Order: sequence, then C-alpha cells, then structure tokens
Amino acid sequence: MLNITALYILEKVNLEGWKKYGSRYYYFSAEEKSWNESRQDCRERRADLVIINSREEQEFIKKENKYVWIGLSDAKSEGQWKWVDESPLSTAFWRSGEPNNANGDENCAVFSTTADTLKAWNDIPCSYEAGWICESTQPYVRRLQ
Ligand code: 2F8
Ligand code: CA
Repeated sequence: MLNITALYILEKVNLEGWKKYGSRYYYFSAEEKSWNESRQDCRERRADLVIINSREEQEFIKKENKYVWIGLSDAKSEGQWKWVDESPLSTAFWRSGEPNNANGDENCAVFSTTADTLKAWNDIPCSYEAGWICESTQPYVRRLQ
C-alpha cells in the first residue's frame, strides 16, 4: 500500500507536465506523435488538443518555442478549419502563405514558431509526427490503484 507521502510525490511528478496559464492548464508533450495519436493522448489525460482563442494565449504558447500540434484541422471539409470542439476558426495566426494544403494532403495545423512574429501556424499532413499541447480546466492526476 502507498502511504500519503508517496502519493503526494506521485501527484507532484504528474503535475509537472502541466503549466497553468489564466484559468487553464496546458500539457506539453515530451514525445512526438501523429495528430490523431496526439489527440488520443490528450483525451486519456481528460483534456483535448489546445484551442487558441486569443492573442495572449498565442503568445503564451509561442514562448515555449516548440513544434507542436494544435487542435485545428480541416480533415472533414477541405478549407473549413475547425477546432476540436467543432467551433470554426475566427482569429488565426497562420504563417505567411499558409494554409496552402501542399500536395493536397495537409489537413492538420502545427505550431511552428518563427522569430519576431506571432504568425506561427502551418498546415501539414496529419500523419506526420510532432509534439503536442493538451488543454484542460484541470490538470489530470493519474492515481495508482
Ligand atoms: O514553404 C512552405 C511549405 O514548406 C513545407 O513543404 C515544403 C511544409 N511541409 C511540411 O512541413 C511537411 C509545407 O506545409 C509548407 O506549406
Ligand atoms: Ca502548409
């Protein structure tokens, strides 16, 4: 049986994957996966891929300087970008010239930071591997049975 101290340490280790920004928590992966596998990982953490609703949130993610999937895709209908909660895209931060659906096969959005601009998103094939960011109202803490 685990004692209270051991449980506390386990919770602390798990919480370290999450960062708080505003009222939300963000999990930055240490691995790389496809967009679908990344989304699945978020769901297993009681979260979903990040939805970016503001310039401030975009700035927060840019500071991490990582190549990561965000919860934005046009896989269901080409050119109709939707967030994972089905909401349509309003404020966008595409890189110059993006999204371009290169080779007719780019349906998922990745955060690909460049210097001196907030315009960081690119569409790439969903099967490519990248890191990912999950977003949740609460950090998920896995408890051992
Ligand atoms: O020049 C922009 C173009 O660059 C790459 O293709 C050559 C990107 N592809 C990948 O990162 C897989 C395109 O998405 C991007 O539009
Ligand atoms: Ca592209």
